[in-house]
Amino acid sequence: MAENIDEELHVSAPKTVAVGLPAVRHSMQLAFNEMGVKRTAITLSSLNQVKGFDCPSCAWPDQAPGERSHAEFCENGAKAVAWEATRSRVDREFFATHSVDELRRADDYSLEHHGRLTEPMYLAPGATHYTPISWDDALALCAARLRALPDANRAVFYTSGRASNEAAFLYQLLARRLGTNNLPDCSNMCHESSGAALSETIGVGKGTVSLQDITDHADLIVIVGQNPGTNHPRMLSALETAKRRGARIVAVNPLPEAGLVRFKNPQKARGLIGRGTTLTDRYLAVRVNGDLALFAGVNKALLAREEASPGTVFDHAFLDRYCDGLDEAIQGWRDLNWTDLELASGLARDEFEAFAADVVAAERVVVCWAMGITQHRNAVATIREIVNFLLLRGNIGRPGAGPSPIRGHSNVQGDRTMGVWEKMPDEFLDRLRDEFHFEPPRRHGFDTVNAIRAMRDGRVDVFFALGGNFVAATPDTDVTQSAMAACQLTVHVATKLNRSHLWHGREALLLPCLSRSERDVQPSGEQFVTVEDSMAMVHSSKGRLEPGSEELRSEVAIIAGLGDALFGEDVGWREMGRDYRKIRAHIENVIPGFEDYEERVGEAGGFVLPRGPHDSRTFATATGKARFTRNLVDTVSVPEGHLLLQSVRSHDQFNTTVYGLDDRYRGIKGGRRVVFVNEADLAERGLRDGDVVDLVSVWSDGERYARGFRAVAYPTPKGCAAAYFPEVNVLVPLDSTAIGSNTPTSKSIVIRIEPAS
Ligand SMILES: Nc1nc2c(c(=O)[nH]1)N[C@H]1C(S)=C(S)[C@@H](COP(=O)(O)OP(=O)(O)OC[C@H]3O[C@@H](n4cnc5c(=O)[nH]c(N)nc54)[C@H](O)[C@@H]3O)O[C@H]1N2
Ligand SMILES: Nc1nc2c(c(=O)[nH]1)N[C@H]1C(S)=C(S)[C@@H](COP(=O)(O)OP(=O)(O)OC[C@H]3O[C@@H](n4cnc5c(=O)[nH]c(N)nc54)[C@H](O)[C@@H]3O)O[C@H]1N2
Ligand SMILES: [Mo]
Repeated sequence: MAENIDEELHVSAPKTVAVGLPAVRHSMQLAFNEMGVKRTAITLSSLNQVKGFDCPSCAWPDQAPGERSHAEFCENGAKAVAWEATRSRVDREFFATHSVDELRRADDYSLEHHGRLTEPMYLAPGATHYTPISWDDALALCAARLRALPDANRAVFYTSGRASNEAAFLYQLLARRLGTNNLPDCSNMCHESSGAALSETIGVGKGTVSLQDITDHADLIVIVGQNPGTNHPRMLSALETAKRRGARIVAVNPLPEAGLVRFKNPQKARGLIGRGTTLTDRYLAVRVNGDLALFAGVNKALLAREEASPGTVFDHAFLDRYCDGLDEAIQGWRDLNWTDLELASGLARDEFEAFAADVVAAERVVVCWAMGITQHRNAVATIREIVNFLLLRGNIGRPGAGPSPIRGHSNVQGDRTMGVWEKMPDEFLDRLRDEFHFEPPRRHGFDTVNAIRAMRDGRVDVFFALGGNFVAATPDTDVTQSAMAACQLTVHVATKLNRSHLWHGREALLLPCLSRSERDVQPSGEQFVTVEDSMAMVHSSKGRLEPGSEELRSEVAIIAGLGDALFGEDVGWREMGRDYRKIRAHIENVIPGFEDYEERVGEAGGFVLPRGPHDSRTFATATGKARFTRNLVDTVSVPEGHLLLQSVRSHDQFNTTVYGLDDRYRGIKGGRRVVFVNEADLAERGLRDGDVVDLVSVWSDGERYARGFRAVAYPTPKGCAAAYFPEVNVLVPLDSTAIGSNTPTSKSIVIRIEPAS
């Protein structure tokens, strides 16, 4: 990647309002440029519609069928779709012209900008260029290498969360049939901490809230460590609805994100011309990694109020009947002192008290969170403390209340439900055995970080990826790149060329697949797939566009083809690839909650999966109760002169996919190598806004450098900084992970900043 600061970079003041007319203009422009007018019309008119396809950009739920507008998508959804429905192509001539070495020097933006992959490509040992290969030969080669492994655990099967339920189910079946649970996924870097904390405390690794809980019922919505204006823009409409019926919103974030401050709804006339709706009533500018202290402190404040006026604050009927562990947790809150809490959170005592007053005034509270919470060393403890916070007032399992982790990739939650996890429980494996008549492996597999370690150490021969961009998304870029290169064979099922395809093993395959927006026709007819959103709604998705090339195959067909090449017809691979109803019939038998799958998913809007805490206040935990926990309140210790750096998404990217070089709401234009720092922190170092600096991360095994960033004086608490993912992934040490989830700590990187060398 280029390490020089972009010449076009322009910085202005951050915005305080999100969406409105500029967003509409922006998304339409990109759509027309990439797709042309006709494709734009076909695609956007079926996006998130009942008989259309599911937006690939995020996992925010859709409105009930009768309530959807004709434009049920957001600026960033339109960008995501335009990006995959582009008319540009990366074909055999492209690969003949550009060597892998040459492509490695290009940045993430230009690599994907070249367009869609069109046919299977192979990189032979020692070769400098990818060359065409037939589908049969590609699958046979892959099967031969997998079959030759002395131990199935020398293969790793990575999944990115865009894969459909059908593809994910078939994929985990293939890995387990081969004999390994090595199924790392993007969730390991994303909401793994949420899954771990929620499973332990409420017995289900998902949120318990529905869209209506937010729009129609909640009195108080707390949004922590999430930037919905950019990453879940359709959430802003839901928040606006909630606001207009009188709900309060508290936002907790070290950056004053535009979408949280004010919102102009582009689907309402008032949103296009008016001032918009003020969303946030209370903004808590927490220090990076200060949320555990914040929630523990608010719980302490609630305890004090309960003690001052017994029976008025805690929901004793709920606590007595459904919970355990409260006494121990209370002891924990008593032992905390306010000076430590203020220091760790960066918030003043009266801010804790004001937040506690909001909570007591609200009958129903929802807490939403995303990566600002999950990607820290103490992430699991923080989420457990959020659960404590909700349980105290019975804010779970009734309308308008509950925990709501807002998922990222559009089907990341569904992929987990389908068994894409390195440590699925025995009950799942038993049912898989009974359905398919083979003995699945029981030994837990590698998650993402452990997969990288194993690859680095020569314990993996085959790396297979169903989507994603492994080397760019994972931490410690240099380590990960060489880990990939240490494999014998790397295989990527992908829509577009990315960096992971260039840091290949001894030999490599690129298998191009259909995208969500394209028609999927198999021998039994036109197929649809199914997905699950953040709120456990399962619904169908069916593309409309003609495939980008005749050679493209669906993800399902590719996996089914590989299964057939590996094992013959044993579990009916070919049949499942021809007719996805056969896969859904198996899912129905293996996974609880999918009874009458085919029928119910055909209903408009789909169906909701059971979640015990939401449906009946049942908690499938170790004790059968919702569990309070006592959490050690700590924060990352930052040595004198250092800052705590968090890595965020800009408005013009989807994870490692960079659509453009602007971050409109934060006032950045034309470049991505920027670091946002408090002005006083710059001054203390003799630096000023506009200076070019190097970022140096410090970790026990040494220092890591990311050079050439423009310093931007920005309203973030002192001691904190922010820069873009994936540019700063080089700075995240592989061994710096969250306790209890092993998620890389991408939001708390201890750094120094120095004048550029
Ligand atoms: N357009 C678009 N949509 C997307 C994505 C995308 O890249 N582009 N990515 C998808 C994916 S996979 C995901 S997981 C989601 C991600 O959605 P988000 O979690 O919203 O994404 P991030 O940009 O990582 O933003 C993290 C937010 O947390 C704040 N934050 C950082 N550290 C802390 C902290 O210590 N405490 C608190 N309270 N806040 C903190 C940051 O300032 C920022 O506002 O979005 C999904 N949707
Ligand atoms: N520093 C830092 N690192 C992070 C994060 C962070 O906040 N900070 N966030 C983490 C998070 S939350 C996540 S989820 C991960 C994301 O990690 P990944 O999911 O691995 O990465 P993506 O960038 O979403 O993957 C993009 C690629 O997916 C392929 N693709 C797109 N659509 C399809 C499709 O329909 N099918 C197939 N087969 N391929 C497709 C394209 O080739 C594209 O290049 O990154 C993590 N890494
Ligand atoms: Mo994510």
